[in-house]
Amino acid sequence: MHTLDIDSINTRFGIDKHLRFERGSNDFAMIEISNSLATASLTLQGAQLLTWAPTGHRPVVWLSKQAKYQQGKSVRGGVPVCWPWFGPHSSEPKYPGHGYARAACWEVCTTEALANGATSLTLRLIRTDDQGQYWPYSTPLELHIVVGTQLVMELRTRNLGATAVTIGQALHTYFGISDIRNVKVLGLDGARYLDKVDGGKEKLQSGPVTFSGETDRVYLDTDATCVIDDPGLSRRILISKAGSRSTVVWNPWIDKAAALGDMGDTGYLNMLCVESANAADDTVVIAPGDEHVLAVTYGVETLG
Ligand code: TA6
Repeated sequence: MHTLDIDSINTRFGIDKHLRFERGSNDFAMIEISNSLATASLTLQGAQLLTWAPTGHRPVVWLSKQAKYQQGKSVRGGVPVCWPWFGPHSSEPKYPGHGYARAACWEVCTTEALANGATSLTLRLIRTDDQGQYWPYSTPLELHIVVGTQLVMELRTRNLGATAVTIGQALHTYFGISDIRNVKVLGLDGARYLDKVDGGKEKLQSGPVTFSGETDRVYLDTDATCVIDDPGLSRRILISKAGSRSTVVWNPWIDKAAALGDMGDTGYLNMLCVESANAADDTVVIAPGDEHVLAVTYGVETLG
């Protein structure tokens, strides 16, 4: 992790009590945000948002109690940035799963206290020589975030090269829920999906998505807003997106969670990933001089 002078970065980008840089677990550079509308925290490594809680609500974004803070590895939970491919690399099995951006060094471009009380910031992936082995292209990556009663995340890829590039990506968001056995995901009824726990077979979603075991699905050709309906917490989490036609739904369940080693024995019960992606056949070709933005807005509403 590049050396970071916390005092100087607070001088340059801190916003009094609204946005502060601190040293967290294992010396991770953390960004702590607190405004009248919400609180949030991020690691500078991977530009990984770890927590988001709108005022008056329990945390919406989930962070494992057993999360490990290891340089060069994403933290279990929050919103890992999967880029410039999703899942295993299409031809190089030794390349890092979900790309390299989520474990790399990022830098701060801007921070701002907005007139409506929200806090915005933009982070940029630092290009290092070792990335060239995976990705020999000139494609600056920025993540713009607005923390308020909603959480807005915009992942922007620009192609400064002379040839077209093809990217896969996802905002791999972990949501906090009461109990995976009692929630359902609305919005995907009728969508085709690849069932990764059944050999990648293509299937058709009928009705809400419910959970009774390991679930790992890539929903195809869908730009639908998804809703996590959580009666146990008397709330709905809303996930609306643009620049994405694939949505990944994942819960590792008992055995896979135990194998991951950073979710504890029961963590799987209280998390659910609904990932806004460009995955499977939904990869994006970016022409020279062009850009692509994967944008998501998260909201929460109380039931009843
Ligand atoms: O998005 C679902 C998934 O691809 C699962 O197959 C599982 O591997 C998950 O991502 C977590 O991956 P990670 O590399 O963060 O442990």
